[in-house]
Amino acid sequence: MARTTALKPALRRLALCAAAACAALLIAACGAPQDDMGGMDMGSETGSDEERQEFAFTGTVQGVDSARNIVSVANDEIPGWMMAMTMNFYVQPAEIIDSLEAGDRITATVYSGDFQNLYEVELVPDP
Ligand SMILES: [Cu+2]
Repeated sequence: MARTTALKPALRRLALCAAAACAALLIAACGAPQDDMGGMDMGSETGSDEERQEFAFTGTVQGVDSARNIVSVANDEIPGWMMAMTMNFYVQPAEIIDSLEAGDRITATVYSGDFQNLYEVELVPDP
């Protein structure tokens, strides 16, 4: 109970990032495909969504909302995908959310143009 209550303010604050701040940053820095920043484009001009590029994601879990399958993660800078920031993500496989908690290091696969989903999430064991 205490854990859930403590996480709520953090998730609400982070939702703002996803909804507003990050939306601006997506255009400014995260290489939105439709933007004029052609240098950051990853193939969307040459083809379809099927050619989206894959990136190795690493970050630290900040909070977990297992009811909504959302994890807030402070990601490291992922060159070509996103600068270092804290955002909410949906995680796959969904079951892994039960083994995540704040402070955990995770790896995942992410794709160009998709800034809401972490795929193949894996917990990095403590050294
Ligand atoms: Cu972001």
